[in-house]
Amino acid sequence: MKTTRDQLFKMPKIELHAHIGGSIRESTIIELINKKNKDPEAIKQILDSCRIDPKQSKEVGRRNLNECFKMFEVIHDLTSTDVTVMTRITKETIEDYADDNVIYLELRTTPRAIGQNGSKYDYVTHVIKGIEDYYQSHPDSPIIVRLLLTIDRQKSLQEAKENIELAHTYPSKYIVGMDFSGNPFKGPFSNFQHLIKEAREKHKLPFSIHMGEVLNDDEVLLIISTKPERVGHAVCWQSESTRDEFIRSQIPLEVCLSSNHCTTTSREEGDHPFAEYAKTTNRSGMHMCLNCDDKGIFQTTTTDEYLMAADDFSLSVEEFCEMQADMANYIFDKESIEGVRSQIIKYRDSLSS
Ligand code: 6MZ
Repeated sequence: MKTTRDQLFKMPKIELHAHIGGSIRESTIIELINKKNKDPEAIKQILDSCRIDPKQSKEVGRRNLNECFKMFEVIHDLTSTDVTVMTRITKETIEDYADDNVIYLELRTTPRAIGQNGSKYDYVTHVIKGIEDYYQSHPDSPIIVRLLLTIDRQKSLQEAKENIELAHTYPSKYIVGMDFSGNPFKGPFSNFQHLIKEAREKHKLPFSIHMGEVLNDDEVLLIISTKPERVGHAVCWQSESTRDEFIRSQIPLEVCLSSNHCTTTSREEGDHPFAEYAKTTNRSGMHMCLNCDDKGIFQTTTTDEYLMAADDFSLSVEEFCEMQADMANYIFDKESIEGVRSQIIKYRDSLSS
């Protein structure tokens, strides 16, 4: 039987790869632009540069990653004067995921000093306020929200050190780990490797590392050898043996299908580790879940990511439940594992009764 959108919408979901900056609602972008510039043509131009519709992009040609990173510059520019806007964007992002039946959400963001006397500490405070505001206005919401702080590979080692320091000293139960991301054409992982190793060993910070978003097997093999807690993307391989090495490593993977479609980073369908997952019967050792990456930019939802995978790879809702129940073992808030797993399994069992 064909998997329906309704089944996938109702399925309790985990979303482990969501950049706050790329999750901004279009209506919020319009409001922010209106505050700066009321010329409708300028608004249209900025909106065109801030959004990729994956359905449209298949027909009119995809954008590349560099173009995608220009959009982040626009979004950062729109959010660069008043740090309180981060509270609003964070809250709205959580509302959108909760409305999509996401029950465990790990957001990630790069601390920035916003405004004249702003600091990275302020930035994190305002993001966390967004989480608290959400809970205050939705006291019965079942969603569990946690936060990863990002190291942007484009920025300096000093910036990376500051973000690690914030992650392990900021007094909040919401911060549960770190992300390594940013433009993959810039700042090699090897520059940051020792810092990340120290943060994992000394401060016990788990890391999710962006890997294989562009062709660079040397970097992919280096990242695999450091055995990060999780990786994101992993779609570009210069040689099949690198992909096989990754699959053998059993490192849990945050799959981002729309993002990979849009930015042309995925090669033939067969190269994607998710295709390998879908076609094998013995999936033990393969840990994956589907994610939006930047739901605002790619105009997607977690449900839509599962629907795309159901259509392209013919998987059932029961199989998606099993995939997610397994991946729940690798969420960074270890105290939430059992509760999250049991909700997913309960839904799977309800389908057969
Ligand atoms: C790599 C990405 C990304 O931190 O301002 N980011 N890094 N690959 C991707 N695939 C498309 N999507 C987003 O959110 C925006 C930032 O997240 C990273 C980029 O560094 C981007 O500037 P925050 O909340």
